[in-house]
Amino acid sequence: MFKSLSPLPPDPLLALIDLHRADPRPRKVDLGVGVYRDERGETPVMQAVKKAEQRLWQEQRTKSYLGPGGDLAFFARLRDLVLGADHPAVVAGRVAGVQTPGGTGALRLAADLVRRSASDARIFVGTPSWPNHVPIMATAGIDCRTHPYFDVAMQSVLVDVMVAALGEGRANDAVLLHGCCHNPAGADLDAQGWARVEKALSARGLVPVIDLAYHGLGDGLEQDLAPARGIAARLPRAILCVSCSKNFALYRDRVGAILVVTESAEEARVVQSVLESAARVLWSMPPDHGAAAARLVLEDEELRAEWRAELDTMRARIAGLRQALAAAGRAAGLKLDAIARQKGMFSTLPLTPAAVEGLRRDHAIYAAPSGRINVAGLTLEDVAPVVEALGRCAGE
Ligand code: PLP
Ligand code: TYF
Repeated sequence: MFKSLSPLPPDPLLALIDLHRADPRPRKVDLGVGVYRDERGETPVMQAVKKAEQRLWQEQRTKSYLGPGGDLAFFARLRDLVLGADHPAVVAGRVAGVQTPGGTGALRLAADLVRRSASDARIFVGTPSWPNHVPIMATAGIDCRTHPYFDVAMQSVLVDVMVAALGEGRANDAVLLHGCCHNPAGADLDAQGWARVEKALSARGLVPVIDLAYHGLGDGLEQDLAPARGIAARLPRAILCVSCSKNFALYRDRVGAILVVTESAEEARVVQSVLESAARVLWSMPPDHGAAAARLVLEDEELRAEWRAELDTMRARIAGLRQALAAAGRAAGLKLDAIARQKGMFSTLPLTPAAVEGLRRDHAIYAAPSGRINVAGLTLEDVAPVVEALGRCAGE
């Protein structure tokens, strides 16, 4: 039965977790997998979430099944957080959606929805992207069309290339977009770039699939969500894949949602039934605990304010690290200024695989083979030695 199988490579990002753990050197820096760390190098449970969990433990009377849509009150709260309760699509009842196991589950459902809507639909994906994007889409049977998005050497977004690629789109094709804090580039479209992309989507009847995994960690929650909200207000259809892994620090609890903006309330009802049906055969229903905790946070004014403050502290720490890296780079004669302009947890540096290997071997600094660094993996104390090591390895 299994004799025909051959081993498949592990996810290079997740593989770094084990490599770093096994390294006996006392001073080691993990800039690999994308988890937020505080100044002590920890990824704590957020206080607001902890309090909500405590309440859940005290007050929850049953763990009986919910439906394939998960916690409906969580979904409504998250929808209103992401789009805004006064968003025209929300007000008109044009938003379908379900709670999903993380942003990954939302992306998988998005793929199923696109494919069930139009069996010949393709999806455009800019490269580099999160390494799971193309496999998720391809496994769901969608033809992925990749185009360059980011020039690592120039540290610039290739908006002309992107708009030209979308010009090849056919009606009902999908386009994967990073809503904010691009993984792995850290470089997002500017306002003009978003406008050009929106025009291309509109002109060719393309449907945006907007991945939102890092909102709140760039310029602030509202600012980070603004492009997705705008597109979802002006185009007839949009799919938003929302993760609560980073901004609620719920990673392993697997919390997320897919929001589908449709043309009419009637279309929303049909899409809702398709999503629930697709979820049923994939995972029956999503895990409850983390979503229930996030719901309590969003429902309670005090917990919500505490969560927003904690998220803001995370955002400010990352912004401070970005400034510190750029300043240390200037002092060392390295060109790291782009890091200070970029947003969210990641930047991708023009490092060869040999340079990344050198960082690991000689300096116990773990970065992804692509040259991606998780800025949130640094402490302020790490900045000077990391920049010095970059100076030593950059030429390799
Ligand atoms: N999208 C992007 C861009 C990501 O970086 C991640 C990674 O965590 C996800 C989606 C998936 O998130 P989740 O862990 O919630 O499935
Ligand atoms: O890009 C990252 O590092 C995060 C975490 O299969 C992650 O998004 C990486 C790989 C993966 C799942 C999560």
